[in-house]
Amino acid sequence: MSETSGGEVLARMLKAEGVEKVFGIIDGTYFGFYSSLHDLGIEIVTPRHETSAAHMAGAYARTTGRLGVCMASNGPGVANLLPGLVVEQAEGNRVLAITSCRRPQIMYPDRGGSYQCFDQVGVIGRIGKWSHAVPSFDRVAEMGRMALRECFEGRPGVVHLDVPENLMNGKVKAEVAIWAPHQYRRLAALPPPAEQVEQAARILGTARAPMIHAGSGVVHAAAYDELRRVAEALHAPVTTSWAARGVLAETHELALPMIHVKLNHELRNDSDAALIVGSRVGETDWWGRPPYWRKPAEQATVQVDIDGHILGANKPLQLGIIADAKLFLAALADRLEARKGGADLDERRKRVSRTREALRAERARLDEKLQDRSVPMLPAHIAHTCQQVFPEGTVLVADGGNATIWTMFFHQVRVPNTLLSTFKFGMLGAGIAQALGAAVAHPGQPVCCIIGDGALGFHPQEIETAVRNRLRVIVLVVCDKQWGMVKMNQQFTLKPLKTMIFKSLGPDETIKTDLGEIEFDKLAQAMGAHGERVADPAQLRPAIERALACGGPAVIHVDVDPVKHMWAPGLMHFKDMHLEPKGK
Ligand SMILES: Cc1ncc(C[n+]2csc(CCOP(=O)(O)OP(=O)(O)O)c2C)c(N)n1
Ligand SMILES: [Mg+2]
Repeated sequence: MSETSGGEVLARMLKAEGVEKVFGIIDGTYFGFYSSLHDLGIEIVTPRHETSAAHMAGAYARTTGRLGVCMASNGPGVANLLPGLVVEQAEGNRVLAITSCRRPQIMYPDRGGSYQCFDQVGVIGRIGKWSHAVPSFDRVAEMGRMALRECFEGRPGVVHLDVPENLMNGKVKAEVAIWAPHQYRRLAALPPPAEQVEQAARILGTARAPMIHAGSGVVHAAAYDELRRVAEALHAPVTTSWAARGVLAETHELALPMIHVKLNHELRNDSDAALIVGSRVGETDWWGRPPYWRKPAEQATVQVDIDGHILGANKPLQLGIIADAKLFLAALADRLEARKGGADLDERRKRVSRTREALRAERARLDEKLQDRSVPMLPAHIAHTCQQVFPEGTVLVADGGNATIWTMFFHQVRVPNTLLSTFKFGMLGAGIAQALGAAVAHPGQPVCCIIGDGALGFHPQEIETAVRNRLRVIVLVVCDKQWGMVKMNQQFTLKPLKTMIFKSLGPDETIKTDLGEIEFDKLAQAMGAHGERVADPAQLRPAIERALACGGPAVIHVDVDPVKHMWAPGLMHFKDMHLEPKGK
């Protein structure tokens, strides 16, 4: 009989699941696990902070549709992993975290005085979907299967398996069978009941003015074509959550991008039927509530989700369906396309063209800002120029307060699943690791990351990770030498009138909002990346072209006008969004 470690068993299980990359920082407490990963040809990608491992796994999972796996060592490694896990759970990315913990003789509970340990399962159990510690060698494979089953059931999120060091590393004489995935979890997507598809077709097909609202569930199911077919068959405009921007290409006449906040409100108030797919209809969807959405009694709502716990959570339904978004939308599209006549499509077309006109006018007003060619530049130029220079379909990561707002308003999502941020959690600094994860997912292709100078200050060391792993991440740092978004907020809180008149308060009139300068171009060069600095909008395009041509990671320090930067578009809407809606 051969000898094996629990770590090796888990590594073989991941291999059977088709895992090709694992993100994390190595430590002797789980050598048995990662050395087996290495032997099996699973690549270990090591960042310089464990929280980055969680974000890399999350971004990798989201942009590939595969499982994202991260690992960390007991005590400090897991403590550093925690913020990343909190965020990935909030964003709903399919992440499996495998960690070492201390041996059972001294842990769970801590005997008292044990080194590098805390109640890892207790903490992650509160923030993730599922978290358990393996008690003995004979349960390693079975609990590994439990964890993997959890990864693929319900809403994607964080699943955690805690494995004692002695099981990770210790060799045992045993033949452990590695089951194929179909032997322990459902592989086929969940189809909708036919009569519910029929009912949905009736509600939406006979409505005067139906609309569709899509969330991240559409991304996870990669249901882009099916969504488009349903939208076209109904001639229904599509709004999305921030995170699902572009699931219907924003160039499509039925797409109503989230940045047109007022038009979103108007459409949602005008629609007498709403199809909600893969969305919780949470705070950034304005809770599905008046005055931002029509009164529930006047808006027949059909909600489809892979997770029954989400149905009707925030908006009352006429019909709730548990199903895979792709299978449901395909079945609904078939049903609607087979139906002839019935709905007044002319009326719907008129409605869509009115919205298009308003949208074009808003876009033109926004684009007028690009006439401002002053130095240091208006931040609008950054996302706008990136869109022109990067190849179509490049993943864009947005991170940083106002830096993200400007990016949202000057980037159009033309290819589904090409925009990343932490839209649910607003975690400054996560973007750099998300960009690395996306670059691992798309070898050889560039990834664009637009990030605030405050945000990049959290994890600049990951530029070296990009260099070491030859990842083509091109970072544009929006440098205003301030916590811009918070400064704007403070100014309005402290002296609203003076802020309106002078656009900005004096240096001592806000509390701790200014930052010193980091020369990010030089910092990047010090880590072996290409680095340069730009303040003139005329120089931006050639700088990005050089960054793309260098073939490796690059950082462009972009100086922006700090006062103009604070006046990002749409500010008032975002303030409203965080207040409890008044309507019932
Ligand atoms: C980890 C974390 N800490 C604090 C905050 C609160 N916060 C939100 S926006 C912001 C300022 C962001 O500054 P910067 O990244 O420079 O972007 P800017 O607004 O200046 O473009 C802060 C501190 C946060 N969202 N995340
Ligand atoms: Mg800033």
